[in-house]
Amino acid sequence: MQKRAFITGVSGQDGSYLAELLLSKGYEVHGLLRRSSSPQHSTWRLEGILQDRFKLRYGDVTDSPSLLRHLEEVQPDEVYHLAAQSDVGVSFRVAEHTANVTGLGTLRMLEALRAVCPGAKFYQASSSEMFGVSSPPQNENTPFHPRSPYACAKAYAHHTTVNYREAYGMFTTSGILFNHESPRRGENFVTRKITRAVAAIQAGLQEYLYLGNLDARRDWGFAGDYAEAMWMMLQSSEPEDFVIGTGEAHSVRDFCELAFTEAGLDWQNYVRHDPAHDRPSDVDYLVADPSKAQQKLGWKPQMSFGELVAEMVRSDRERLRRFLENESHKK
Ligand code: NAP
Ligand code: G4F
Repeated sequence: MQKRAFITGVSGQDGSYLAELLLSKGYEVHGLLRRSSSPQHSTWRLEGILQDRFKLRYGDVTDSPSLLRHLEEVQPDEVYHLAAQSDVGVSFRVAEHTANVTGLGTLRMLEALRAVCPGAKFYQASSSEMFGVSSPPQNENTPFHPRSPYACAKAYAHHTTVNYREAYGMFTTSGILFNHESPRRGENFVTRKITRAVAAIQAGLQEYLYLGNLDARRDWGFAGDYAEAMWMMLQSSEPEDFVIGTGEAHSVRDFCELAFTEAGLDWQNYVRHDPAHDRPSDVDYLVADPSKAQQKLGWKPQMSFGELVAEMVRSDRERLRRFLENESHKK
């Protein structure tokens, strides 16, 4: 029988890869979309996959009645809760909003599920940011030490997900995902900010790239591989939490060097430090120990760090080329 999935955060990077994956597996997919003054901007990642088996429903994770209504109508087999205010830097500026969306949003989803579809399997998008300054490599037993309003909200959501499993016997799981990127990554995250700048600098449209902490090390993988891991977690017979990452760390400086080299440029001529991009407290070193996911799920990342950087640079150069071509046709 055809399975039904409900995805919050469907218009985001991960939501788009996950929707694509589930549609390719024959699912009927329902995605929660929040109201925007410019709908075409919020669905740009979904353009290629809109079809009969994919339905978008207006709602918001700060609005319990909309969650209850949709879940009651859809009666999903699987719920993937990806919606969040997901920008760590911005969370210092909108801390209360972040707690409401990223923290309480999960509680609202779980309460709605418990009320109208308690048998549905639930995936919570937890984050390696929760580990903060805990020593690397981080695994499922590493203590949390959150360093931002975002990470505090995610830790709350994570514990709430575990509690609903223990208290009510619901199938609730958390994927503790390390950073994952793609050509669909939001433009404010450091990887995409770098690859867009490489394209603009190469085209002579930008002089410098201003960044904050170049020493931070992250475990960067490809978002498409991580969507596969989310799905695998909900196919398990028992609900469990898993760390998902590549097991390899690189600094922001390394990312810059590789991305500029990809375009035949020396990063040192273009990257400048701007303290405005430093965070009040940052996370220095995140690298996953994904052995549990490898052993129990058989999950392994497919794309290497070098391939990821090259693909993001290629895609941003191509996007800029198309944009400039369109502009010249308008003249
Ligand atoms: P993203 O691109 O920022 O997408 C976030 C999604 O949440 C968007 O669809 C956004 O809608 C939606 N959203 C925000 N506020 C909402 C609200 N009040 N009600 C309903 N929807 C709302 O994030 P992502 O990179 O795909 O990440 C997906 C999830 O995984 C997030 O929870 C993130 O915190 C978590 N995570 C990400 C990573 C990573 O490296 N990417 C790692 C660990 C965990 P709009 O499109 O309208 O803004
Ligand atoms: O790309 P970032 O903003 O990602 P961050 O903070 O690691 O968070 C991302 O990954 C988390 C998983 O670990 C997710 F949960 C979260 O939702 C998000 O997807 O920053 C990476 C590093 C940081 O140390 C930051 O200080 O890059 C450093 N950085 C240096 N200059 C910068 C910049 N980050 C941004 N965004 N912009 C800069 O100019």
